[in-house]
Amino acid sequence: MSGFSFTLSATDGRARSGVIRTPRGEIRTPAFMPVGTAGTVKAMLPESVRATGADILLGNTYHLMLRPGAERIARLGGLHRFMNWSRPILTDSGGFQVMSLSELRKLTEEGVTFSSHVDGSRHFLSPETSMEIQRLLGSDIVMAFDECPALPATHERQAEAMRLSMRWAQRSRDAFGDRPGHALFGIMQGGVERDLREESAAALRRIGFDGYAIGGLAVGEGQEAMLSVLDYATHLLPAEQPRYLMGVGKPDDIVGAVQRGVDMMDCVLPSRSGRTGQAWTRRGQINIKNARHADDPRPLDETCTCPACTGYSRAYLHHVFRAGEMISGMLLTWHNLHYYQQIMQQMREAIAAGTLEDWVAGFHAERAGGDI
Ligand code: PRF
Ligand code: ZN
Repeated sequence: MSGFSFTLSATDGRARSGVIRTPRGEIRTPAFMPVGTAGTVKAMLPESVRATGADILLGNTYHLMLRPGAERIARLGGLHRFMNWSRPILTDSGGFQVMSLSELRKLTEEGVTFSSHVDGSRHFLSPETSMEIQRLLGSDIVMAFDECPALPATHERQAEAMRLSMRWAQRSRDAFGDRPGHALFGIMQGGVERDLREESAAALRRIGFDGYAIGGLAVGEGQEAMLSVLDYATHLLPAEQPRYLMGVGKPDDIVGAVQRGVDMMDCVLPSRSGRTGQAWTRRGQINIKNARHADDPRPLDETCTCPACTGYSRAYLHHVFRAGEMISGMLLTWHNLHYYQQIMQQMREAIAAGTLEDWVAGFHAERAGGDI
């Protein structure tokens, strides 16, 4: 598709590094996408998110259609202008969020009717309405409309959800049409069932997309089960197009996914846990509310170059968290996003140098268990 391309520049084992080009800028892969659900990466200015190293943000159809409304955002010049982020935005299609957040859902072949978690109003989402909303938002990478069942689920239930998602993938493709400079990604489903993953990948490849997501993971199956699905799932997707693992994850999940050939990921974890007092560092997790940080003059990580680590002690971060000050969420979110982007940058460099295996060994060796 014109205006959107993916170029691989290096591979190391199954890991890949490259660049996705869009009219709104380049996305270096493997890429981590911070989540800006409601038109903001919570507690961060867009220029601060960029300063952490992010090339692309994720937005949500579900939240934005309910508040402030896709038509309104379109009238105001689109989501990029509205939230003051001019680089690429990927939008999730809404089905996953409907299932986890809304009430009184009714799922049919046509789509899903649900009540808003904001004000209880009734809404309808389908492949066609989701494509229209994502078009109104001005999304650069549009996600197909799918259904993701929670795990554990029976084979029959997973098969049913996957086959519905594949019919919806075809309808998403048809409704999306031809939009130069914008990409449409299909979403593989099938839970932890290999036969279903194979069937799903074949169906998506037959339809043809600009990129392929792996959905239906990190929904309760555990890391070991997730990585064992990724052991074969990435092989089922075309090598020439980006592969996106949705909603993942912790730093070690991300490293495991990159080693298995994943190019893009998103997760609320670094931003959400920043607001609840959790810091992720190269040595492990820090729970800043813990009393033992109250007199600690050291930064979260003495090697980190983020504003939280260059300007503030653990004692200060502990104090502002306990006092409920807004700067607490701001500093910890900045640190966490910086740490995530640093991992991505280091992995991109290691893949280019052919040294990813050593880098991963170092990554695991540096980490301690528990609160450090
Ligand atoms: N589908 C969609 N969005 C998602 C998922 C999915 O399966 C997941 C699963 N981890 C996160 N976000 N559309
Ligand atoms: Zn830091």
